[in-house]
Amino acid sequence: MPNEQRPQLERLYQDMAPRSLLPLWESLHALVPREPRSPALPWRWSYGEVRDYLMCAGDLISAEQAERRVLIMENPGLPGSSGITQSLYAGLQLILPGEVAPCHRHSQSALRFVLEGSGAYTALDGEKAVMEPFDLVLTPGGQWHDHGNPSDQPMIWLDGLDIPTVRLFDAGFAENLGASSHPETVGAGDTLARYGHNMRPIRGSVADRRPVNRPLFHYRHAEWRTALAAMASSAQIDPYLGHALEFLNPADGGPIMATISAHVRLLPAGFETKPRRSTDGTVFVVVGGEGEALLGDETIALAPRDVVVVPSWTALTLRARSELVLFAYSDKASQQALNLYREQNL
Ligand code: GTQ
Repeated sequence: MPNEQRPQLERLYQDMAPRSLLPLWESLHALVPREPRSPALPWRWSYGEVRDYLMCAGDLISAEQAERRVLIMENPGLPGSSGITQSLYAGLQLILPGEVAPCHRHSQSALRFVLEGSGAYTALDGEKAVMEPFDLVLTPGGQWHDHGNPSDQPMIWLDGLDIPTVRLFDAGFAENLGASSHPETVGAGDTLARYGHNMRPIRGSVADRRPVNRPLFHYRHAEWRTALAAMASSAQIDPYLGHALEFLNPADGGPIMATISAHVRLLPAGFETKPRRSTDGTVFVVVGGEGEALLGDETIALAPRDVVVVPSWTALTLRARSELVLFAYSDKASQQALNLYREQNL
């Protein structure tokens, strides 16, 4: 580089900056990296700690007043983003006995994964899903939803949403129904009966209430756990994943929502996976057991109900001390739709 080039270039950059122009050659490799280098950090939120703060919030603000009483789990590598990864959001929501979280709908799609309590519900378009620990309940974008807790115990669940994805596209709309709950449209469990058993209704002259392309919104722990245990007792274990089952949309066999995929895993006591990485930064919830997640030179201890985030393209090894059961969600659905997804067994 000739001596005078650098000051001349710097001068050019300064002159054109007010006109919103930048030289690509100074940032090309950051903009088009050879491989993903996420600013997100691997991180763990220990359930007991988050729960203490959440119960404090419960003393200070009602669910109705807060609309959603949630502690956001923001990735420390993504300050100000409210994201746990670049594309996804995670929070822990508390509903105390007798409370309701008012009815609204928005473009963002959400999943609920229950961590504590029993008998509270999420209602979707006026149909209640009564929730038990480790149930998965969906509120896909655009559908009315409200939450309530008629039980006598606090209910805590993880909210997983595609908030950063919708923000990326500047495509988010939201509205309140203006009532604390949606009028009941059908009894609890109606959709589960029709779509939750690998079957679907034959439509004659009676139209279905649920959207035909995404009808099911409740995946019960009792069922997924039974399926996972049966798989673990008979199937050959995958050395990179352990036993793994993905939650499906029964309409097409695809991921549960357009922007979010979810699965569960079981690792027998003493099992250690081989390292693997994938482009979908993933949020894990420990359902049961103890173990470790090894991420490069970092070791993250895993205990029941802890939440752990593994950023994109970070090699992950999972080690089970006792039988380890995990729930996980990621943006794999979005990435596959956009032809971006990659994974690598190491
Ligand atoms: O329950 O609709 O954690 O809209 C964040 C945004 C939960 C919800 C969150 C939301 C919700």
